[in-house]
Amino acid sequence: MSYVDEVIAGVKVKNAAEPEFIQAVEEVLESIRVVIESDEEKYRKLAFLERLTEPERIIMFRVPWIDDQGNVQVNRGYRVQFNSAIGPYKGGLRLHPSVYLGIIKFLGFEQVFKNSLTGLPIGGGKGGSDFDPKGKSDNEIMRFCQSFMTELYKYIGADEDVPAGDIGVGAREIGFLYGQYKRITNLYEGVLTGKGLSYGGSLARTQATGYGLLYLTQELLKLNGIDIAGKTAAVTGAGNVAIYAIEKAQQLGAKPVTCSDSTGWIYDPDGIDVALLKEIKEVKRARLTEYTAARPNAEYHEGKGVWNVKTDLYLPCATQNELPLEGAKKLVENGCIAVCEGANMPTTLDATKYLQENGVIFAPGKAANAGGVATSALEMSQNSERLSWTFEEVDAKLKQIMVNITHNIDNAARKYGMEGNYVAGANIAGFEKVADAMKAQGVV
Ligand code: NDP
Ligand code: 2IT
Repeated sequence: MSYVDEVIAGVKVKNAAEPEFIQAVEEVLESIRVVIESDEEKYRKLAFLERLTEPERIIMFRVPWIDDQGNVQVNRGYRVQFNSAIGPYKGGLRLHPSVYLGIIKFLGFEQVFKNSLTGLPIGGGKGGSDFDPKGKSDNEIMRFCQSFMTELYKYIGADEDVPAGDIGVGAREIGFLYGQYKRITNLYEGVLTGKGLSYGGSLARTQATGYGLLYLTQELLKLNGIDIAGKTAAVTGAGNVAIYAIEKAQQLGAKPVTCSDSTGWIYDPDGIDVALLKEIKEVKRARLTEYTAARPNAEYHEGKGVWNVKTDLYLPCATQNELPLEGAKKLVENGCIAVCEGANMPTTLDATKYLQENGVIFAPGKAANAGGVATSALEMSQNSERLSWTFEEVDAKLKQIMVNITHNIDNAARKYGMEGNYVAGANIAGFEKVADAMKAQGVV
C-alpha cells in the first residue's frame, strides 16, 4: 500500500468517530500525494504524515457558569494546538451546540495550511465549546466567556497561541474574553485578535474574511479571463463572513441576491440590502424573517436551498458541509461559473469533485477565506509594534495577500500538472512551507 493510503487508513481507524476530521485529512493528503510520492521512503521514515495529522496538543476542560435563573450550567471547552512549525498557534474559537472534538480538530487541521498560505508566521490551532449563544443574555454570555478564559488562559499567550472569533464569537465575546485574560494575568498583550478598536484591535479585521473572499474571487476570475463586475452571486450565511462578502461583492459591481441562516434563506431579486442585514444581524441579533418585512420584493424560504437560485457565482459562508452533491448538481445545471468558499469546508467531497469535473472554478476555503486570519496576523504585528495602521493600509495589505494566494495556488497546481485544480494547488502550496519547517526542526 502506498504511504499516503496507509496513513489515510490509519487516520480513519484512530479517529473513527470524527467524520469531519477524516474528511479534511483525506482532502489534503489526496492533494499532496504527488509531492509525497516523489520521495515516499523519506517521508515514511520520518513518519511525516502521522505527525502532520496528529495535533501537537489537545486541551479539553469543564466550563461551569451560572445562568440568569441562578442555575449552574456546564459546557465542554476545547483548544486544539495543531501545528506550531511556522509560528504560534493561531485560529478562532467557535461557540455552537454542534461543537465536539472532531469539529475543532478538522478546523485546526485546515488552519495549519490556511495560515501557511497567508505567507505570515502563524501556526494552526482552533478552539471552542458546545455552548449555544442563541437566546442567551449579555450577562450569560459574559459569565460563560469569563469561565472559559479562566481555564484557557493557562495555555495561550501572544507568542504561544492567539485565539480569535469564528461561528458564535464576535466583538462582544472577544471583549469579555480579553477582559478576563487581562484580569487574571495582568498582561496587556495581543493574546486575542478581533479585539475592539479601543483596546488593540485592527481596522478592517471585522470586514477581512468577507472582503478577502471577494478579492480572491475577483483575481481568480480574472486569471480565467472573466470580469466579476455584473455577475450575480448567491451567498449563504448571514454572519460576519457573509455580510462583508455581500458588501464587497457590491463594491466590485457584482450583485448578491441571497443570504441564509440556520432556519431559512432570503432571495432578494433587487440585490441584498446590506445595511438592513447588518441592522438585523449585528444590532438586533434577530432572525432573517425580519428581512422580508422591510423588503416587499424579497422572498423568505424555510430550510436549505440557496443553490436553486440561478446565479453566476456561489459563495457559501455559513458552515461545514452545507453544500452537498444535490446542490452542486443544481449549480452546474444553472450554469454557475465559480464556487468560492467563505466558510470552512462548506462543500462535501463528492460535491467538490462534481463541480471540478463539470468545469466550475472552485476555490477552497483554506485559500478563499484566509483573509480573516491574515488580518489577524496583521493585528498581531500592530500589537507588537504598539501602533495602529489606517483602514486603507490594512485593506491594501489584505488585498495583496489575497492576490498572492490566488497566484500561489494557481502556480502550485500548474507545477504538478493539475492546472485549474485550486484544491490541489492550495493544499500543496500550504503544505510546502509547513513541511520545510517541520523537516528543519527535527523529530518534534
Ligand atoms: P457567524 O456566527 O457570524 O455566522 C454564521 C452564520 O452561519 C449564521 O448566519 C448562522 O446562522 C449560519 N450557520 C451557522 N451554523 C449553521 C448550521 N449548522 N446550519 C446552518 N447555518 C448555520 O460566523 P462567521 O460568519 O464568522 O463564520 C461563518 C463560516 O466562516 C464558518 O465556517 C467559519 O469557520 C468561517 N470562517 C470565519 C472567519 C472569521 O473571521 N469569522 C474566518 C474564516 C472562516 P444562525 O445565526 O441561524 O446560526
Ligand atoms: O477560520 C478562520 O480562519 C477564523 N475563524 C479566523 C481565525 C483568526 O485567527 O483570525
